[in-house]
Amino acid sequence: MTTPFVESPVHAEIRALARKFARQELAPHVEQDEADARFRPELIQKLGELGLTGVPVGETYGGAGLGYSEYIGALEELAAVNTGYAISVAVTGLSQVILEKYGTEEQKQRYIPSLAAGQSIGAFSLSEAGSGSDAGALRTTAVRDGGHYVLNGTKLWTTQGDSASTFLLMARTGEAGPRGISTFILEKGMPGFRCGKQEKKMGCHTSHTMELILENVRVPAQNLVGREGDGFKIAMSALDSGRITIAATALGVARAALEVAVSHAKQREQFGKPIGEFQGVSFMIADMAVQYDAAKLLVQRAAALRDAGHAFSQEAAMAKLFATDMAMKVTTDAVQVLGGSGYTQDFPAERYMREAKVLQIVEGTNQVQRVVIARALLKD
Ligand code: COS
Repeated sequence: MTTPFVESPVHAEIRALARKFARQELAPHVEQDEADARFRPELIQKLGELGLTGVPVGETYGGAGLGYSEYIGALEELAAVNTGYAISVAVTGLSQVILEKYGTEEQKQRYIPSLAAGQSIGAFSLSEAGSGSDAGALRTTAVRDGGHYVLNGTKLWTTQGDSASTFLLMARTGEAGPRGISTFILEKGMPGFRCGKQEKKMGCHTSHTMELILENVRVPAQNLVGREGDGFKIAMSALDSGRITIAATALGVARAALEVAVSHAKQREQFGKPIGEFQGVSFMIADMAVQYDAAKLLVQRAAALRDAGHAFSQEAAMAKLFATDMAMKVTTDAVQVLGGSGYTQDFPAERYMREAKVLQIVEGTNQVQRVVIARALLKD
């Protein structure tokens, strides 16, 4: 496989650490855990011990103090073995990123260190039944009552809602639309706060996707993040960062699919020679590699812009859009290269294809990414 960009020694070290972990700790269980929809929280703890659950967060709060340029390498390596754990690390990281940027000093000290150490798991809860792409239409309410807010509603699509202890959750404190939304920190076990159904999905089974039910949940006013009404902007700026992590995850699953396809094309013989010697197959493999490298450059650019403190919304949306569409195409083509075998569970190609599909949907559908990109280009 080519390396389209020279990595720094630190970047290479983080990538190698994640790759070793993924191969030693995730790979032996992955097929069975996917079949059983089993998530192992203890693996997040182990990732935490390696410093991989708080890569982009400051050392003051227990993070590794590195940037997204290093973070994307770690996520790619995890996703090359199992997308679910890459998403788990990304979502736990997102909670920290939000708190580090918008939280009070007390909130940061109280919540970030255990998340950064992998001792607790984080969740981000924005979507509801009637508000997916139209995030500003959410209906869960938060009403001030003395020193608390009282939250009522139902959230959907919350990754690891069943194993998380710290939730960054958006609820309505004011007017209809984006300006009436606020962000709160909720803790597992708060009275009235519980998981509803677990979604039965096409793939990515180690990552549990939960409904969350809030019935008169009393959240201390000091758990408001930022000011009342800031919630939508906090969520959107968090999603800008989250989109880079999903794009990195797409690189991982695509690379794994490409590797399976290359290996199969070298070994499988038809008409007296390896199928990789037929242009119908070899050209597909060449295209897969080019698409992967092109996506990687977009992901690295978005990460580099973020690390340098520049605006990166548009570039993150471009990376997410291109990398996840690329992953869908590359994993689908890998199944094709494997032929009948690709469609069976004897090979991981069909799993990669199912895992890639969700990446075109989460953290904003690829239609929403086009909205973000086009608006940035067409604004006055
Ligand atoms: N960072 C900070 N602020 C942002 C922002 C960003 N990336 N994007 C928008 N905002 C601000 C806008 O500047 C605007 O502020 P003002 O009220 O001061 O003008 C406010 O947020 C509302 O923005 P906008 O009018 O663009 O909101 P829309 O309702 O039109 O929504 C889209 C725009 C569709 C892009 C947005 O809702 C979106 O990203 N939806 C997808 C949500 C998603 O990704 N869900 C998956 C979550 S995973 S659980």
